[in-house]
Amino acid sequence: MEKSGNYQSDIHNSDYESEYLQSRLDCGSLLNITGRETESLNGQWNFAADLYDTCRRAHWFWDNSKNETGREMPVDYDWEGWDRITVPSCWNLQKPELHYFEGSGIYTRTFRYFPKTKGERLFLRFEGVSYRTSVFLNGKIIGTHDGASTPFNADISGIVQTDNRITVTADARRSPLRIPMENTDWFNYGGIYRDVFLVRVPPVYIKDWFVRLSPDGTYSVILADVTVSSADGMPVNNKALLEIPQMGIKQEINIKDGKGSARIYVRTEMHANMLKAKMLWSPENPKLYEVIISINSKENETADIVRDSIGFREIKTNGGNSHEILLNGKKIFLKGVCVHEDHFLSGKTTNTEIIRQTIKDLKEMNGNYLRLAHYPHDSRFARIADEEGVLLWEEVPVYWAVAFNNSETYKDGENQLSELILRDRNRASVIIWSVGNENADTDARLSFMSKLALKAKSLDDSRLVSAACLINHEKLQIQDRLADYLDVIGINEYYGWYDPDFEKLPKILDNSKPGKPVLICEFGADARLGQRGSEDDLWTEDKQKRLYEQQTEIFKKCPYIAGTTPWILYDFRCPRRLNRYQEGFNRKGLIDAKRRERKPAFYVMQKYYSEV
Ligand code: GCB
Repeated sequence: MEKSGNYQSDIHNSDYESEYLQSRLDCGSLLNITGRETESLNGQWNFAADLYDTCRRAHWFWDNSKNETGREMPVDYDWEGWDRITVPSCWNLQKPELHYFEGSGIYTRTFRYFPKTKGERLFLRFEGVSYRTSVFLNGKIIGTHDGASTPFNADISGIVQTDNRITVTADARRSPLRIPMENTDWFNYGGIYRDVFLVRVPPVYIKDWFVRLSPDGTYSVILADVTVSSADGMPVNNKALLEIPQMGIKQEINIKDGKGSARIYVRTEMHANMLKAKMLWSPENPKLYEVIISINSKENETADIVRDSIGFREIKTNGGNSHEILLNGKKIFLKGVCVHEDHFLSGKTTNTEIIRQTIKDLKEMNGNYLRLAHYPHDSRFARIADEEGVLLWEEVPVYWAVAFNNSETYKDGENQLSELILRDRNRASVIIWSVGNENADTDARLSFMSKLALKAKSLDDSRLVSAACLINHEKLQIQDRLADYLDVIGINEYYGWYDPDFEKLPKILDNSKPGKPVLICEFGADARLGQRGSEDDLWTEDKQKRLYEQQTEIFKKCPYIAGTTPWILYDFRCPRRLNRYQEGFNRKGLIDAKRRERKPAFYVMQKYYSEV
């Protein structure tokens, strides 16, 4: 829209939002920033809760606080006069009056920029903002991103100056058309809750890379895909060099129209090591290799260089009717637990200590695997899991009754899935992409979710695809049409809890012929920390413990279960949980919300995992 002096036009424009949806910040503009130098824009930003979305309705970002003659105008915002808030953080936990705020928040700050090299491009990088984010720089719209848990970039090269004002609106409203939709079993945190960076890249730059072991069972071929972009958008035709010094690999890759691929054969002596699993990544041996990718300029100088630490491993199912998951050719049982990102002090804002402690708690339980529920967690999780040798299930929030009939909702879901995969597909720890959780079996859902499963496969040939599927409660059978599109069937079951008749579980397991590995990706019971009683008393640690004993006894007898992730490692905030034991928390944690006290069921899992 043209800048206009007519303030009346703003209040009569009910379709004000469409203007902001024209330039999308989506997976197409995503830059792989792994290993790149970044400059943080974290810190104190000015902030206001904008209940009526007036920043976008009235174009506050144009900054009309002075007219052309320099005269002060009666504007309704006050960038520098506003309160400050920490970025990153969930606003709900920053100020008591924001605890239940779910509208649009305005963030603004200034920053200075001095180019370091000739012709460099400057990108803004947001690791996670909830949910619809519009970004404005120096009075101009940069673009809008949807999705609360995946990263996005904006190229601000043409717009950035020495002195800059950046303004961001973050709209955390829940809506039936979003992913997730308005009803979830977790707290809807708002704000810029993950890191914000500036990233400098040269005029011709490496935009993305995907380097992995070919999943062909030979352990002798590394596949590499490299994408190169140019500032002027002209197709790039040049060569990239991929090096893995510890493997003696130095391979040229032809880049045509910005894309290049290579099959790299591992040298014979290395291959012997590969086969001996010495060089393969696994929980026991989380070996990472430095991978360096560079491109040269016409003058033969290094034009761009990126570095990543990558593990090489193969994950697959045994095919046919087999129920096995194979890691590097060997059967593996996934000993896991689900975890939400929610932390009682910081919500969805996390840090490396919290992530490392989560992994420590998993390992104390004798586990090797985590289900990162129900949305993409912070990107540091998979990096640390790579180092620590933990396997991961990563998931998009296609949760419950998403608007499966709506094409815009599908686009949003596919974009979130793509952003997650592009962010993490170089991480050996990630072995499963999940395309959804507990969605009723309709034709629209089948079409929506099968397309997501195919999309995941098209972006990544080196991982398994799954989803938390359905049980036919009349026939007492695992039965879900989506299973045809998945490598592994996930099942959430709450026998002994929501369905008190525990005996149905063995019947279902006996009655089903899934023909694929099955992961029990949820089971559990609420127990308030310290609440005691008999094994039949709801909300007690005793009931939870008994249920875990019953469940694990049954799992041991089932031949096709390839792993389990009980619900859940820590108690977490949840506005739907309002009885006297819950008090706004889902209490199915094996550890309390403060992430300190273990409940007795924790030790049931610890014992079970030491035995399977
Ligand atoms: C489920 C959901 C999970 C809930 C859990 C519960 O099936 O997948 O998000 O929190 O059950 O506690 O009911």
